[in-house]
Amino acid sequence: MSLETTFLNHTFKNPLMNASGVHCMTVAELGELAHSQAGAFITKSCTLEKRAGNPEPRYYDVPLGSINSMGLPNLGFSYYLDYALSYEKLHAEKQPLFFSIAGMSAKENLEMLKLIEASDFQGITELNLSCPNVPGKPQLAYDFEATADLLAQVFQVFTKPLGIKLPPYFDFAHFDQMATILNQYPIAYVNSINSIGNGLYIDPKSDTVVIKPKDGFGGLGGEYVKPTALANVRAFYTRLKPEIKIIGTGGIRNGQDAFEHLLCGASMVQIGTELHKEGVAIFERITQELAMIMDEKGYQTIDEFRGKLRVMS
Ligand code: FMN
Repeated sequence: MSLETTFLNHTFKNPLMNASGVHCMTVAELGELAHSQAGAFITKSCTLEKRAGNPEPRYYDVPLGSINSMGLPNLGFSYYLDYALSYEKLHAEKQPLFFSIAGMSAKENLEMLKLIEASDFQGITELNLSCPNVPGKPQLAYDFEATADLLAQVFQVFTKPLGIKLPPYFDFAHFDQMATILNQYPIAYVNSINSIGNGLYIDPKSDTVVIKPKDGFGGLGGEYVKPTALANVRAFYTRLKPEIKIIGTGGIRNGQDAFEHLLCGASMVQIGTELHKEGVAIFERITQELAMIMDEKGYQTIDEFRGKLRVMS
């Protein structure tokens, strides 16, 4: 039996990755991911200039997941591009790196994409249109017109493989509308979902919020978000043209959760909150659990069940 996964013409030893923003801010963290059992890994979403992000405390583990309002702290575009290029030089035989960007404006996104296009970077770029935690900046992918405008400009300047990180949607009309936009472009994949934006968690002892920015409002991850994540993976898997692959992110804590994302149609899966709680050893645990589930169900490869969710007639 094998967990090998082919994605965008590359073969990965398994479909597991970190989710951008978790364990990928520094070269040290990225190095730990590179040496972990993850099939692939992605860098922290970056902006052209480095950012300190929001005031702390800005992340809080809760029993059913996490709430955060990091505000895109990152070490700046050049830091991650330098890392990516040196990683590629050292590991020419290895799988491609995923490189996440999240400009504060369309102009900044286009500028970063042009720099990646002009560089020797051979990996896969992920454009994050869904950060919920920057005060004053709405999540771009909730503005359908602005997303369509941006994508039209992106594909005039960018020809390397590009994925789009989406926020969760909650309405069939929105799944339809976004899929219609995405289907017009040579997008390599969509990644669903980013955090569910602007939840509120209250500490019952002190009657106080648990994070400082935005009076306690923050993005939710972990167990809370799995049903929404699965719904988004499934909705886009059934609406997007087959050339656009899906990365499933949200609420993965064990092999069963990963299996369900794959069953809904994900090609790769990413882990955020639970990686934050458990560290990189999680990749070994979840690959083992996924392999056991496949064994019990008699599957030799992921392709035998990917997308094959059963519905009631
Ligand atoms: N998503 C991004 O695309 N870029 C980021 O920089 C980013 N930063 C995050 C930082 C933290 C601390 C957390 C918890 C999440 C962040 N996310 C970011 C969202 C995750 O990548 C992921 O989509 C979300 O947490 C849902 O996955 P989970 O349920 O496994 O946590």
